Amino acid sequence: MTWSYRLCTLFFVVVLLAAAVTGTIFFMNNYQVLPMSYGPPLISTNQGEGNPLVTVERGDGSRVNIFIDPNCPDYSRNFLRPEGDQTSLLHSLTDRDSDRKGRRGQDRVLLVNLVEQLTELSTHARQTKTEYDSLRRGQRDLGQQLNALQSEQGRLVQLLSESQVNMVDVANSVSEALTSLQKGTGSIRTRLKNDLQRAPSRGTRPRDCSDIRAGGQTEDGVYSIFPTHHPSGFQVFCDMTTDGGGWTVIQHREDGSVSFFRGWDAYRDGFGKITGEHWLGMRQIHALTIQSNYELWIDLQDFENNAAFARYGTFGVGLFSVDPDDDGYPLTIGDYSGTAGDSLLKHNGMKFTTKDRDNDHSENNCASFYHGAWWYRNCHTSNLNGQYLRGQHTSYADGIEWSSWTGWQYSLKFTEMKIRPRREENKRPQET
Ligand SMILES: [Ca+2]
Repeated sequence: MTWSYRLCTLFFVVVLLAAAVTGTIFFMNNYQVLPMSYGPPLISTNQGEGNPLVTVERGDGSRVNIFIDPNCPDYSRNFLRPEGDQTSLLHSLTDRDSDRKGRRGQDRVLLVNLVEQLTELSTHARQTKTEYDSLRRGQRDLGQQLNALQSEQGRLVQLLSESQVNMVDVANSVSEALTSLQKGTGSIRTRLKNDLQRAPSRGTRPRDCSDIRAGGQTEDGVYSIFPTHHPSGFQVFCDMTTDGGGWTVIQHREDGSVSFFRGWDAYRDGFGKITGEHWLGMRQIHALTIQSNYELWIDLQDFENNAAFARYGTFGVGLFSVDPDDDGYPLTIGDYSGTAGDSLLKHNGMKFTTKDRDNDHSENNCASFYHGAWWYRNCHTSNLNGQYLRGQHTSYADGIEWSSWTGWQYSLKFTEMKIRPRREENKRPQET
């Protein structure tokens, strides 16, 4: 009874010890504070006599020997089963532990890989962000350049539009100019046509005293005439009796009531009284004599009531002048006939000279020197605008002179210069 009790007690102690060791090992494997390099404890059973029944070898090399009395009934069979159970439990624990360790290692590797991948991803993200920022900057630059290009394009479009407007204006101006030119041409053509139509019939507006005479007027007197190039017209004295009449008077002297010692403007515009002494005016004479071929008739009378005349088949002033006033109204004279002798042909081609405009060939001013105004050369053979000195005078050539009839010291009582268009039937009337 005692042995049995002791043996059972011992067995119980052994099993308790084994369970305690197993629990310790289990605890040490699961809550290990020792370094991971210590392996799991080894448990072995010994069959030989004198050896410990069970030996537990720790990972640090220390051993625990468990001795059992050799006379103890053999319960090894019964012992072996729990031992086997314990061994398989330990194995399974060890496997599970190593599995866990393996899994933990794999997890760690995975974690490391994950960390590495995260690092790479972060680096990649940083690079991507940098690239994104740079792209955004580029986009901003591109946007600014695009804006600049758009504003430049707008400016170009505006310029193009303005130039188009200017081109349209220029085209319109040219078109208007062409239209007005066409109108002008048309009106000139109409006027020329009218003039040509009027010429043969000598229509209602008389160009000179000849037209008035042709219209039936036979009375000497003052009439209005409308030369082609002086359409506003002016008044003249018409001689309707001399040689069939139709003479337009351009100069008349009879009593010395009007001074003829005047300047350029007076001779250009005319002065005196149409019904008495007067000078018609260079402008008017020019307007008349460029209409047609004119002839000149000059009546002269002395204080003894002797009369004479000089006739020139060709007469005009400024006929070839672009600006007759500036040119000095040069005299065209030719084809003399008459009773007073020629005292004018030597003045052919001479410009008119007044006391204030010297156009003569003299060193002096012939007008000033001879107190008149004439187509002086150097200086004259006639001086019909000279002083009214009433016949013989002692001064030289400064009166109303017609040298071929009364010399240079006789001032005539009466002079009249008159013109009319030359016609074949008017030639040499004294001879018919
Ligand atoms: Ca001179």
